[in-house]
Amino acid sequence: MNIKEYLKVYFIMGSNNCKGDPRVVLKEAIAGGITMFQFREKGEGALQGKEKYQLAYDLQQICKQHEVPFIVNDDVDLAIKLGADGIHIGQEDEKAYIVKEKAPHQLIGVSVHSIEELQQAIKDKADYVGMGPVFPTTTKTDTKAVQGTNLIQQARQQKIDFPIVGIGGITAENAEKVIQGGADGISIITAISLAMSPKQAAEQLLQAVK
Ligand code: 3NM
Repeated sequence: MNIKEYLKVYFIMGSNNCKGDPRVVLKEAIAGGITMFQFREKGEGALQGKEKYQLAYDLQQICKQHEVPFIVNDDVDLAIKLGADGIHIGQEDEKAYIVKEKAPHQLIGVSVHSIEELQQAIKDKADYVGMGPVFPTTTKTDTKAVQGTNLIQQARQQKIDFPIVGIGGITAENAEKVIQGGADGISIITAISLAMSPKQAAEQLLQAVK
């Protein structure tokens, strides 16, 4: 499958994004059809050390059983130790090309918030970018200004045919707009992690991007 297919319904989660066991949430999300998963253990109450490693390991096993790519957020050492399928980094982390040197066979994703950052990520040999926040979100507190699909549209108008996933406040109701704006897929945290039924939520999101 090519990267644009993996980006269709890209679920991101850490333990503090769930009310119950993240393993159960991930299994349900996979049953609902998510196309890629990112382990993002960050913020208040985030696990550290051995506990973080154990959860990452367990979630990776679940992904493996279902052939869903497993991406690690920020923690390059953890991603390499686990042999994850990819690493997602932000603007304040190491540059993509340095991460790529350390992990040449892993997908590298970068969060970008401008056309300049997008072009830099492409130069730095990233495999895809996340652009956001598309809609208001309370899941991440230090986001940039909400930009709708403007930036994604701008990139496409400039004929930049690079894998782009939208992020921030995306739900089954507004997902179609993100795709219409030119994104290859959507990344979501709470619309799945806090749903009454993560399986049903994932199904609805998949339906919305088709
Ligand atoms: N990054 P939810 S917004 C992790 O704008 C993250 O770069 C963002 O969570 C960015 O789907 C965001 O619950 C949070 O809104 C997305």
